[in-house]
Amino acid sequence: MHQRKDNMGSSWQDHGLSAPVEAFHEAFDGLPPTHFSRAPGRVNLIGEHTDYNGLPVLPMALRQEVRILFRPREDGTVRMANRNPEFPIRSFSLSEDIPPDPAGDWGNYLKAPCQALTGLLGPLRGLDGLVTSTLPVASGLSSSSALVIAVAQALLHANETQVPTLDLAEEMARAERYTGTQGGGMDQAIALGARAGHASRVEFDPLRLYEIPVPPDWRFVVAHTLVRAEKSGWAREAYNQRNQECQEAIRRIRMALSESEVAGTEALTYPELTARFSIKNLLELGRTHLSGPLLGRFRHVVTETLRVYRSEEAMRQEDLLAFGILMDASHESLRADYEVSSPELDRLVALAREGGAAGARLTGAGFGGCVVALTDPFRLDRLMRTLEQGYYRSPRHPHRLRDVLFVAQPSGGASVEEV
Ligand code: NG1
Repeated sequence: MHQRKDNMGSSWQDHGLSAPVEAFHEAFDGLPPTHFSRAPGRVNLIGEHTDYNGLPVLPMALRQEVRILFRPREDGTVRMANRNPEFPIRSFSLSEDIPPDPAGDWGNYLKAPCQALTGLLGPLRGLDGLVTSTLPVASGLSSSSALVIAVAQALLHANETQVPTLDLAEEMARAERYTGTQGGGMDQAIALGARAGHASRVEFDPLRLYEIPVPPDWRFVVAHTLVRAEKSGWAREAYNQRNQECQEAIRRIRMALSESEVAGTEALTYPELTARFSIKNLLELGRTHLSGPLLGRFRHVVTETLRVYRSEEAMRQEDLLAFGILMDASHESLRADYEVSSPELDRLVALAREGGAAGARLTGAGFGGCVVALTDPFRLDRLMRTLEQGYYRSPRHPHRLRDVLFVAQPSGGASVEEV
């Protein structure tokens, strides 16, 4: 966990927290907050629906983030208010077994880290907190994990304790399953471990981050469909179903392989499979032993893994065109084989290409949310204009354009700072 103080050049005024500080006073008996905990969202550049299969991903953290102004309490109660009126105040007692709120309630994203950290560290003191966020909700930019990480850091800080960064990321990935989503570990890892100016290839079991400098003249543009991919509702079912289908696909492959081919592996995992077989053999295995949706899911997962490594190479070589081609291939695979795209996502991807992007793809789980497109500074204006005119012209949408269409700035990981 990084810890940065006012005297190192940053303060709550710089973070636009004057109004939230006032709101904190109002919500919590006139007492002032002592610190704020911040955790960034992320845009995944490539490697989609691979993390929960133990396979690599390539995200970078965003400047947009969740912030929690907080003040430690003497007792074991957590009270959390939110500047967004959609999310009413929640209050609960810390324990190793915190009863969940109804599915989809934002309180579960507070309880998830609190229950996990109490289980890990024993009885803890609670806190009063006020959440603000510059991340759009349910947009595939991981506002949920940013909230989980921001709460975890605040709680650790309130208890004057720390957990090593990668351990905390792994704990929080497990913890977030409290909310009912069978997610992977990408979001928590990048929110905690990101380095400004860099993307990271994230590998799992054990968790590792390999930093890659983002070439200074690459521009990753994020564009929101304005359709929320609510992981509290049907999108969660569809997401969990993909996870189960991937497990079923590998179970069938495992059964079909001879003993000599799987020797030494107790339960064959995707990382073992991709390490043992070439992509040609993997595709052949899929075609021989799988059909229908299971074949599509399997084909996406193994080809996407190869694309992650190739994209890393393209980024290191500053080969923008090669990276773009891989993004396009990823989108096509997510659309046709993984079936997580939507007409709105496809429309934005098509517009981005019309606007001269080197490549474009849906980012995050899909079913709505955002796309990410890659371009250079010379083509940026044209791309932004094409997206704006082609998608955001309707005066009906209530968003500020800069909140839903922006250039992603590769940012650093989470921190706690003094107010
Ligand atoms: P989003 O859509 O940003 O919540 C989700 C998962 C990731 C990963 C991607 C798909 C959670 C918290 N996040 O991201 O772990 O599986 O989908 O690549 O479940």
